Amino acid sequence: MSKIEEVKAMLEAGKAKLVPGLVQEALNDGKGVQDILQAMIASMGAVGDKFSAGEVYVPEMLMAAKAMSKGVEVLKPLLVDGSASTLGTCIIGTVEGDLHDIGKNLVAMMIESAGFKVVDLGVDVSAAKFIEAIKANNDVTLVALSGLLTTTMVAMKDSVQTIKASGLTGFKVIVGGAPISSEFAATTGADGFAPDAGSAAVKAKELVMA
Ligand code: B1M
Repeated sequence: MSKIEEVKAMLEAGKAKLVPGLVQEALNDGKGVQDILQAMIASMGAVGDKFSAGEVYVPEMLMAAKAMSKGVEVLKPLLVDGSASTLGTCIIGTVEGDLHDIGKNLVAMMIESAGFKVVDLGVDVSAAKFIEAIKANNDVTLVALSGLLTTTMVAMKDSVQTIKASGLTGFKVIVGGAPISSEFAATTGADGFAPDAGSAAVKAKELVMA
């Protein structure tokens, strides 16, 4: 079994203590950061499929999520290039009612790497909290909303519309997450959409520099 396959197997088994070491070993073996990350993302998809099939339950999903987060910690210094923040502040959060944060954390990392200062509000973030944070921070140029549940797509749309109607200006809004399509994103009134963390950073830059 290759190191990447071991990472995947242990992640899917929710072994949070073993995954970081295996990720480091995969790096030591010369495996690429993106290859390891994409393998871990695929494993989370596999865990989701098992959940849908009734083969695993919420606790197993939670353990896999913890293992993924620990693995990403090892990759973080290699994903974030430490360039100075020059594109302003990005306020990011997972929308109200939604507790998924792995994708949001990856997006935050990539956006930071693209040159933003990132203020991460965490999960289950209401429109009021986004607005409070926009007011509390200087030079907010981007607001990023993540959502993973079809049931919280409504909260995403409401949040974008409330933020846009708040009268606050000077920033663009970007949305994304597994159930979000560009078509749905357009109905929210957001300025931009991205399907994954890498393209979120590219889109963020594009929106702010336009
Ligand atoms: Co949940 N869950 N979960 N879960 N969970 C999903 C999302 C699900 C697809 C599983 C399934 O049924 N197959 C399903 C949603 C179905 C639907 O709505 N259609 C689901 C469900 C049903 C639930 C509960 C309702 C289960 C229950 O209680 N019965 C419950 C809801 C809780 C809540 O939020 N209120 C629940 C709970 C949980 C845990 C808490 C146990 C845990 C999350 C822990 C955590 O995040 N810390 C969990 C997990 C781990 C998953 C799966 C298995 C993995 C999610 C993940 O981290 N993926 C997931 C199955 C799956 O994804 N296939 C599932 C890896 C991550 C890197 O991908 O987040 O998609 P993702 O991010 C991507 C892109 O979407 C994009 O970039 C990232 C990659 O580069 N992206 C953006 C994300 N945000 C973006 C923002 C952007 C741009 C791009 O711009 C701002």
